Amino acid sequence: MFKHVDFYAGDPILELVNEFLNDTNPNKVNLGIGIYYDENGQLPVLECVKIAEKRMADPISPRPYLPMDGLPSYKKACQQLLFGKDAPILQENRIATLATIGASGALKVGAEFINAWFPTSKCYVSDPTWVNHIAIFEGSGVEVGSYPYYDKKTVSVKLDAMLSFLNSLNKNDVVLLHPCCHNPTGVDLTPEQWDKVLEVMKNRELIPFMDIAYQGFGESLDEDAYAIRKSVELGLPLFVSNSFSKNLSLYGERIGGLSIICPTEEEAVRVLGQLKLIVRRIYSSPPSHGGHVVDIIMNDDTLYEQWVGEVYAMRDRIKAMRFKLKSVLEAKLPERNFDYLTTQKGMFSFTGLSPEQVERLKTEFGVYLLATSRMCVAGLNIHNVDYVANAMAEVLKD
Ligand code: KET
Repeated sequence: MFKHVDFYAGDPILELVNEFLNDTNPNKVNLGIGIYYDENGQLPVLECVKIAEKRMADPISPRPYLPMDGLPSYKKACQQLLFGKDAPILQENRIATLATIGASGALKVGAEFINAWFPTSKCYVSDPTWVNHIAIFEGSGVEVGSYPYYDKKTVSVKLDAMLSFLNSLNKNDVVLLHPCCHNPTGVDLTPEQWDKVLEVMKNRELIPFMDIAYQGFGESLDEDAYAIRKSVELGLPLFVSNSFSKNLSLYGERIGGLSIICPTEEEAVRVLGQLKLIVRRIYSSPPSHGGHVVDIIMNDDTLYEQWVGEVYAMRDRIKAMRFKLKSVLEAKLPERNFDYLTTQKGMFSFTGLSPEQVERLKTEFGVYLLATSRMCVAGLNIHNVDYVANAMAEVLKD
């Protein structure tokens, strides 16, 4: 009966996690998936989360279905974080916001919306991008293309090529952008470069879709939202998918959001209605636990401040690991340049290692990077960084 069903070889990121778990090497280090581990290699539970969870546990409350678009106060918290607490747009009632099952869910609902209401639009992703961007949009029937982005030689953005490519696109084509901590390269646009990109987006009447999964891991929470806020300032239509998986270390709670900025309040009502319809047809309403945790933290000044401190502590530890890895590698291979490790931002570093070198790291040393050479720097710590640097130096020297 199921003989015609194709075999699924698995997702390149999630499959590597399984390989890592099955590896018996006692020195193994997981630098594959984008997860932040603390200085002891453990997945942290943030202090602000512990306090919020305790409040939720006493008394334990009933669990009704949430509305299709999630808790109103959660939606408000997403908007404040993305657009700014006092941003005038928040008073204008023209942002259609939906609580979603992680940023993945937001991308999926957004892709379904684009397929339904902009059926001739293509979606362009950066070359390279998070592999699932392509899968999600194609899976929703949207044709996907790519725009020039990463320049391997200079470890920076191919800005001119990117701008001229965007200039060749059609009205209402969707351009998927990473506002901060680009996945997988760690190479971000500067504010000046964003201004140029967004100007082209505006002139060509393109639709920016900003996927922000790492807010607070690049610079500050506000600085990381520069591109989003600039788009609002320029009056662009805008899709934003956001995630609390990483910056609240709540991966399994699956909490994210989709916000679509519309020209008028009346359009926002209709857009939100269609988003709810998509949700109703797939999973009906979002899970409630994570939404309540976020709601408690974001709407309590003390807990919010505590959270901000904890996000920045994670960010700073990642930065420190970048410097440490760089210095050990420079000492071992002085003829090579490792500056890229400290200029790239966020969780990821595109190391430029060949697939063979990545394979050797895995089989000989139990050090797991994605085959594309992406390393999750947030998996490094003071106990394993020397080991990883030695392993990298070993495969690089031949
Ligand atoms: N967008 C980007 C850019 C991203 O890197 C991830 C996750 C997501 C969205 C999904 O977020 P969530 O809210 O958890 O649904 N990326 C890491 C994990 C994964 O592949 O699922 C990764 O790149 O390793």
